Amino acid sequence: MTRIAMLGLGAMGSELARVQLEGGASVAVWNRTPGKAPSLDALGATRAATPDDAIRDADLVVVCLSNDDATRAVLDPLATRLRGKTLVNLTNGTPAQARRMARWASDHDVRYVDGGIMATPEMIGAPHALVLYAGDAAAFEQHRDVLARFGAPRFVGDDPGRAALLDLALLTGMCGLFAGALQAIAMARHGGVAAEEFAGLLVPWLHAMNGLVPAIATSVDTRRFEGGSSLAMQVLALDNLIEASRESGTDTTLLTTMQGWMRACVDAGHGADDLGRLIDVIRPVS
Ligand code: FVH
Repeated sequence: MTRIAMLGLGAMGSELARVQLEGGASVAVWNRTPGKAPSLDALGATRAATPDDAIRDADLVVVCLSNDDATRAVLDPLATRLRGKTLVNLTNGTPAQARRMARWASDHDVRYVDGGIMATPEMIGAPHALVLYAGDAAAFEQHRDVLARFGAPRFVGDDPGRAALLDLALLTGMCGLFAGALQAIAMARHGGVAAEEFAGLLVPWLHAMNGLVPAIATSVDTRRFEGGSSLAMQVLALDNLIEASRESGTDTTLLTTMQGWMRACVDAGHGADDLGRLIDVIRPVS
């Protein structure tokens, strides 16, 4: 049986520990503030007083803390004691932080796997949870079955920064979705439509628009920006969205940013192109 050390029992770490215990693993848990996640005790967790105690007998050390600073503060003093173990870092971080952590691990003979959790705590262990992994492929394969208890495991490459890159890119997509949804809700509510009622219209609309993303992706890859609605038309249509937004006292930052991107493309002579062309403004071709 794999012996797991779980460092960090926040909202996410406590769920990660729970599914391992329910799956029959031996789990030693540590959290900076003692007494967190008391329900883990009944599931058979071993409470460790220090990170050092938690990792002592572990083959697999899983870390899920607030950020990279916290992770380094906890792991740095453990460097020599982690030697030969697999360290799976599920703390959210940047690709550069993941690569720096991988170098640190390599310097101390620690097998390093970086992870990006594409799930909320309630989703851990449920069918829709996805966890991206990158780094030491052999270490990942050795522990794949155990890691699968968190959610569907997907290894995305040897570059230890790749899971973080994809994680942050996916979260960026989510930010756009939620920001747009909240902006839309604010406008609808100003017009007397309750948020819940409006969500009944909004969700199927966004679902239908999601269906256009693969075509946009193809246009970006092939640099053939034709076939969709023209930017020349859309930049004018945005005037109405912005005006209505202003009339309702709603912040227009999101819409004016989008319109600015469109206008830059139109001014550069790409008014006949579709939305995919915005990629050149968001990330100019070098
Ligand atoms: N919760 C979510 O929806 C998202 C889903 C996707 C992945 N994220 C990332 O997961 C990391 C942990 O998030 P979390 O939800 O568990 O966060 P908290 O509930 O706030 O728990 C934070 C834990 O980190 C400990 N901690 C913070 N600073 C330190 C430190 N300097 N030394 C030691 N431990 C530290 C904190 O301990 P305590 O405050 O209880 O003593 C918690 O255990 C995160 O990267 C998300 O982006 C979650």
